[in-house]
Amino acid sequence: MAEVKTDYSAKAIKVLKGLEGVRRRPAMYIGDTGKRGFHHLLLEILDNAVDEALAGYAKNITVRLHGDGSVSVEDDGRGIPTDVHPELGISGVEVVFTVLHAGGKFDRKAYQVSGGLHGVGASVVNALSEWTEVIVKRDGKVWKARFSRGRVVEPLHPIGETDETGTLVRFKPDPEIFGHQEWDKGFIRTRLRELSYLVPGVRFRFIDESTGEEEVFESGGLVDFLLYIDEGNVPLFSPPFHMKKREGDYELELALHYTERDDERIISFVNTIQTTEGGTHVTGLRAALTKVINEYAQAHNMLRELKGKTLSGEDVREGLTAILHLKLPEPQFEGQTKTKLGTSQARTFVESAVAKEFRRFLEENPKAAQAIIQKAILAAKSRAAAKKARELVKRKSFLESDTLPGKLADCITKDPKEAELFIVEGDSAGGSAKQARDRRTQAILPIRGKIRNVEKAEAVKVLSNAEVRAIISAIGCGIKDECDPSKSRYGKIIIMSDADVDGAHIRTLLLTLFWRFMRPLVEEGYIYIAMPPLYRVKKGKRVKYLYSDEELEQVKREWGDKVEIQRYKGLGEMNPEQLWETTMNPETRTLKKVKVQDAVEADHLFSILMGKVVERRREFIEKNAQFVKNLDV
Ligand code: 28F
Repeated sequence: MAEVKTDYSAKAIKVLKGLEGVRRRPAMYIGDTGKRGFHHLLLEILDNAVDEALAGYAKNITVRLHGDGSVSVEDDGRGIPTDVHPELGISGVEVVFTVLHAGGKFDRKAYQVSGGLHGVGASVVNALSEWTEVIVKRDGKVWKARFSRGRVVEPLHPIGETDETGTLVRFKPDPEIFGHQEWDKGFIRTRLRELSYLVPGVRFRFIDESTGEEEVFESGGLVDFLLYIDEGNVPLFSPPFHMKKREGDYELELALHYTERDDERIISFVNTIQTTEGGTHVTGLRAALTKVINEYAQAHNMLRELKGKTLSGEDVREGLTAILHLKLPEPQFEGQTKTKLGTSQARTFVESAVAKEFRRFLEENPKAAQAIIQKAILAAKSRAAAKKARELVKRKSFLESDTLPGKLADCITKDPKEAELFIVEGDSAGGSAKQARDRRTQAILPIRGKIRNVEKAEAVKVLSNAEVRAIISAIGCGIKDECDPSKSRYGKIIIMSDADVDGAHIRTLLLTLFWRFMRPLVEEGYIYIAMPPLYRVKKGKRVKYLYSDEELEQVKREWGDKVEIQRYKGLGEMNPEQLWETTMNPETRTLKKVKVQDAVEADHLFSILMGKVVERRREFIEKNAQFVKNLDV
């Protein structure tokens, strides 16, 4: 605590140095300075408002796009403290916005939304914004402060009177830092919808001032979330099982039911952050379900058919959809994308809480218990039958068969290091690609418009889809637990589809397929997205291919009039030479490498927004068009 004695100016210098560091190495604090980092700033401020709601004070949270590149978040909580901090000699507001990691130092106790990169704090947003304006309503007054690039521009001062309380933060990300400068409404909407399910009782509002659009997200909690996700699937029992449990610092909410599908969907959150990679809380849930369902089945003499065997974890989870939200202080996150809970106490807490409540539920709802157990027994029997069949036949499955799909135009080289597979949407584009390619190193696999939606269908059906089988056998690395990237016949697998909404849809389907069935290929960086040009511009003899609307604007400005502009609606509109030059030639093309995070997001969108919900398809496709357009290299 030696710091307490240092004087104000020394403090101020230290503070400034801290935020200069953030500007020098922004990626260390927010991951990157592309689309994701840009949106991260908003999530950071939104998290602070959500913390105030989780602490029980804020009931309304509004996100506003102002149309000038700035965004604001407003809550009606207590308002950030305005009085002068005794040790630092500056107002609470200035502490929050200029001291790095204020969150940790001034421990707000409750469940801070802080995991992975979250929780780096408002000071990072200030450091990386051209300007930040803070309005606090508290103690009968309206207060205002302004900051710019980490510095105080207008210290906190009163500007009026009010009997309300709350905090409003408006900021404009700094164009000196961020390449990306556009707010993605789909992304913001998705997060607000998700938050409305996770923080029930809070009304989330989204306003776009440039169009006047206003949306409200408000819900009754995880049961609503569950029904939203499984809209269109028939539940085996209703209403769903729902529980809340609080013990010390831990708080758990769980909703689950079973549907006629046979996959497993456990969607888990920790302090409102989705834990895509699961973790100890999910392990606890699984353990409880296996234990309690077996106990019940045994006690009611329901396992005779299994001849002494018990139900496996997989058996009891066929058709399960569960949403689990655990709140705990200082969660430990692990894993590739820091979305796996590592805190070990979470496992025992969830396991014993769920076991107790779910046991009671089964006793009180014998029909539900019956349905769950019958389904699990069916799963166990078909698993056993499938195993027997495999042992009996002992032939190579189609997945590892030596025959390559008929539509594949393979390359000559057999060296995976230099071999590339282009998965091309549409037979006509496939034809052009075959003519355009370098036969030595490039293979072409044309696929038809609609591959099966991986999310909608059960694994068996997905794998019976001809397009999916062609992809799997062309790559040859196997799937699921047997997927081994070192067996891949190609070092690069390149998704090549049109730069329109349908193309985006297909890219997302393929990404989801890879993520669910050949995850190591994604993790080890085998998957790429080809970037065909959007425009060809010509003036006199000068020709240029353009890959974005921004580039087009620039050419229009710089080349002046008489520019011929051709807009490519699809790959099919390019002749083979053009396709080679712009999209396939390793010397001149641009490829985007798919990162784990990209696949996680595609998967997240699927698991949260798709299912069998056909009505939401349009909205979904629009979102993904955005998402894929903005993939980071
Ligand atoms: C638009 C974003 O940031 N809302 C916030 C509060 C409330 C308190 C607080 C925030 C005190 C000194 C750390 C109020 N009264 N919305 C927001 N609402 N921060 S941020 O305190 C911050 C601590 O530094 C608050 C009593 N305790 C806490």
